[in-house]
This record gives sequence, structure tokens and C-alpha cells, in this order.
Amino acid sequence: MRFIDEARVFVRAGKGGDGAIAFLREKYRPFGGPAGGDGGRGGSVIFEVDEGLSTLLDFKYQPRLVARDGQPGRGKQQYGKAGADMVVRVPPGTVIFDDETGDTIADLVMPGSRAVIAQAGEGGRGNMHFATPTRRSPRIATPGTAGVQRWVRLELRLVAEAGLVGLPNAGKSTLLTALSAARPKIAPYPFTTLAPNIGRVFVSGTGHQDEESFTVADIPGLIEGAHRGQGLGIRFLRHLARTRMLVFVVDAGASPAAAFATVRREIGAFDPALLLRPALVALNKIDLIASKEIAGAASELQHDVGLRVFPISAERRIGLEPMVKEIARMLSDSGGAEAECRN
Ligand SMILES: Nc1nc2c(ncn2[C@@H]2O[C@H](COP(=O)(O)OP(=O)(O)OP(=O)(O)O)[C@@H](O)[C@H]2O)c(=O)[nH]1
Ligand SMILES: [Mg+2]
Repeated sequence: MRFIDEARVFVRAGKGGDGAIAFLREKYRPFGGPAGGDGGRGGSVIFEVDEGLSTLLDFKYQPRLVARDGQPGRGKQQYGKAGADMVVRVPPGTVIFDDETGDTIADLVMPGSRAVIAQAGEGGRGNMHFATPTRRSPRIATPGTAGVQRWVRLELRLVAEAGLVGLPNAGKSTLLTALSAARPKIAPYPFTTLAPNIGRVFVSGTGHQDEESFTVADIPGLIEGAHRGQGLGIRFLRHLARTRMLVFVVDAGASPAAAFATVRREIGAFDPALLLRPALVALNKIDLIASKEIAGAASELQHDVGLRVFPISAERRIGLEPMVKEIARMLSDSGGAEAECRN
């Protein structure tokens, strides 16, 4: 399945049906009263979160979403039928902007939550409402109003509690694989990961559904200039927006302090608020350095960056448990599960 996290879509709600002008024509009442019914309201375009979706791909194939018009009113005081609403399913984490003004229309996170993206037009009033003692045969009815139509821009922002960030090849995907059931591609070259992956980490590792757990996102590697669109760049930085903490993954064998500084600078240039999130550092690939050097390297890095450093080997699964416990503790300190979604 292709991962698509941006789309531009045209939405149009249905027009309301016109009110009718009609008169009762009965055998013994040739000039009967006004009997034109009201038009039906149009259908609205409504977006609804479907947990089963994880991409905006469908919108590439169907960029026009048009709801039905209401039916006009009819004689004998009959109302026109309302147009059906069009309910469109979107993945959790979809933000909808008005393409022209840039205003946020809705930010849909929780499964089942809904928002009206294009409001339907109202039905017009039939002439049956316009009779007065002095105007017994009104030839007045109102037209239905138009439904809202506009271009909207959709952005998918993943809903994960912790985000793995680091230079290409640092071992982010290997770490996600070691911690969760997610199986992103891993390879010894940069930019292996082309789209974010999410995994659920069970804190004591049994995988039972009642166990304490959190979600982690692995995003493509960041390089110098990422915030200006270098590498895979900015497109993926926004997936950090909803995370509540960051895990910096650095390769112990490749100038970890400099790698940390580069990644931190790129994230800060994209959105300085991201740097206020709680964070820790995973000093990865310690299996490649001499064991007597590990403790020294970790405390030196901790001193340089001012964050807690956990020496690990994602590939050999060394040192993961204390880090996972610390991530869980920091997440529970930084607010409840509900708070995470409201960025
Ligand atoms: N020796 C050793 N190699 C590791 C370790 N973790 C990852 N690697 C290797 O490092 C290479 C890159 O790993 P990935 O997990 O693909 O790195 P990434 O950070 O996801 O890379 P991008 O997706 O390109 O940003 C692979 O060859 C991994 O096998 C580790 O703990 N020890
Ligand atoms: Mg990767």
C-alpha cells in the first residue's frame, strides 16, 4: 500500500431544493389555497475517522467529493426529499485545511470522530407559507440555497507518542523492529525508510493487550538542511507534531555528539516547539565499540547533550529494557493518553 500523506480535494455540498409554487385544485374549490411545499436540504460532505486507514491514497484517485442536491418542493404541500450526506472516511490524524485561506477546518484524531467539511444548502420555502388574509394566492416561494464548495488540503500527521529521530543509517528502523512487531525495511544505506512506520511497544514485552504500552514512529533519516527540504526533509518532520517525546538515535561509531547536534538543529529550524518535548538519546551500535569504552562514551555524550543517554544495540537487542522503561515513565509524566492528540 502506498503511503500518501498529502492531498488536495474539491468538496461540494448539495444545493437545497427550491420551494414550490402550487395551488389546491379541487372539484368544488377552483381557487384553492397555496399548497407549494418546501424544498429538501442538500447533502453535506462529512469526514469521519476510520481506524483501519493509514494513508490518504484514496484521495489521489477521487479528488472530487460531491454530495447530492435536495429535491424541490411539490404541490399538495409535499416536501422535497433531502439529499443524502456524503460520508468520507479518513485515517486517524488527518488535518483538513481550507486551501485558499489556510485556516484549519478540522483535526480528526479519534476513531469515529466527524466533521462537516462542506455544509449543505437549505431547502427553500414553498408558497404555502406565504398566504396572508390580504394575499390569498401568493406567487412567492424561496429558492434553495447553494451548498458550500471549496478546495481543501489534507495532511496526515501520524498519531504516535514517541518519535525516533536521527541521521540516515543510525538504526531507527532496526530499533523499531527490536521494540515492536512493526517490520520496516532495514538496510546498510541511507534513506532506506521512505515513509514513516508506527509500532506499538509493550513495556514488559509480553504483548498482552492489557499491558502498558506506547506507540513509536520511525521516520525517514534527517540530514543537514532537512528543514529546507533536503533529503526526504520537511515532509516527514510534521509527523513529529503529535509526538509527546523524542528519542534521538545516534550511531556510537560515527561522531554521536555531532550527529545529535545536526538532528536537533534541523528539528528546531522546522519547529522550535519540538525541542521543548521531553527527549532522551539512544546511543546505538555499541556492539561495534570495545566494551570498556561504552560507559565512557555514554557519559561523555550525556555531558555534551544534557539528556539521558542509553547505550544500546538495536541489532543485538542489548540495553533496550531500561530505555523502554524510561520512555514509558517520561510519557506517563508528560500527560494522559488524551492530551497527546491535541497539538
Ligand atoms: N552493528 C550494528 N548494526 C546496526 C545496529 N542497528 C542498526 N544497524 C545496522 O545499521 C544499518 C542501518 O539500519 P536502519 O535501521 O535501516 O537505519 P535507519 O536509521 O532506519 O536508516 P534510514 O531509514 O536510512 O534513515 C543496517 O545495516 C542495520 O543492520 C546495531 O545495533 N549494531
Ligand atoms: Mg529506516
